[in-house]
Amino acid sequence: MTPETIAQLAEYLENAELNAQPVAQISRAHPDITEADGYAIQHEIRRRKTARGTQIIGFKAGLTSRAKMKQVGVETPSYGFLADYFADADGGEIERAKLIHPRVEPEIAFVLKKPLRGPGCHIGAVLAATDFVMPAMEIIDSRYENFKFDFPSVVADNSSSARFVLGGLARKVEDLDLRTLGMVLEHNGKPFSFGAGAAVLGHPALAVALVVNLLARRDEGLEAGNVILTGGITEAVACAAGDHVCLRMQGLGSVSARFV
Ligand code: OOG
Ligand code: MG
Repeated sequence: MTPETIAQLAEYLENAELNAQPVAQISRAHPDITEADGYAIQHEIRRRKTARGTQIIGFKAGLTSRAKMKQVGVETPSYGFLADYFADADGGEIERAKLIHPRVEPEIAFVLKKPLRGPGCHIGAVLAATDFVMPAMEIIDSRYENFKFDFPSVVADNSSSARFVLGGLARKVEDLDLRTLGMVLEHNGKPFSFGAGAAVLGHPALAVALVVNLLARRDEGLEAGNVILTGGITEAVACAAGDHVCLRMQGLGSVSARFV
């Protein structure tokens, strides 16, 4: 793809996000789109936002569990960036009208105390650089009609990133077995899905290493203080205005929000 096409598709997808209006999958008009094109478009969206003063506060891994891959029919993990305005408060309200067709998924968030750079980033480096982990709900919102996409299209669309809520307790990784850590996602007071940390690549710290090693292709890395969402442990639940979601994580308390 030419730089002009990349810039034009970044504007198309960012406008879809900012206006909460779904658009056609970009692979329809550009059937030869590659993974590299998808990331080039995502990075152009990031550049547009930072040029307006938006801060990038971290990154997310996507499609790191079987349940997530199955739900959307894409089998390759991806990453996306997290902008400052994506963060919503625990126990607070999420404005449904600013989103297209939001879904909520349960994740483990890592917050770093040291920078991480790849290639060659491994689970040990991630654990040594982690300050603490927290329960997180990610609110994904594909900009594509009917939440349907292929891999390059979802990469271009910042891996469906829209909002996230961190909450519950912040705990040190050395005090937890993140593989057997259990969780329940409740939707309107009823259990919706259940899982354990190992659903994410066998260990959620591996999702942080994956993001670091993918960022290294652009000679980028993670900074101290960055938050990294490691990917949905279970399938995501679609939410309407008025819906309430609560994630309970073993030994880490709970995080909740209401769509208004
Ligand atoms: C793509 C983003 C996936 C996750 O946690 O797996 C993701 C999507 O499902 O729309 O955020
Ligand atoms: Mg996610």
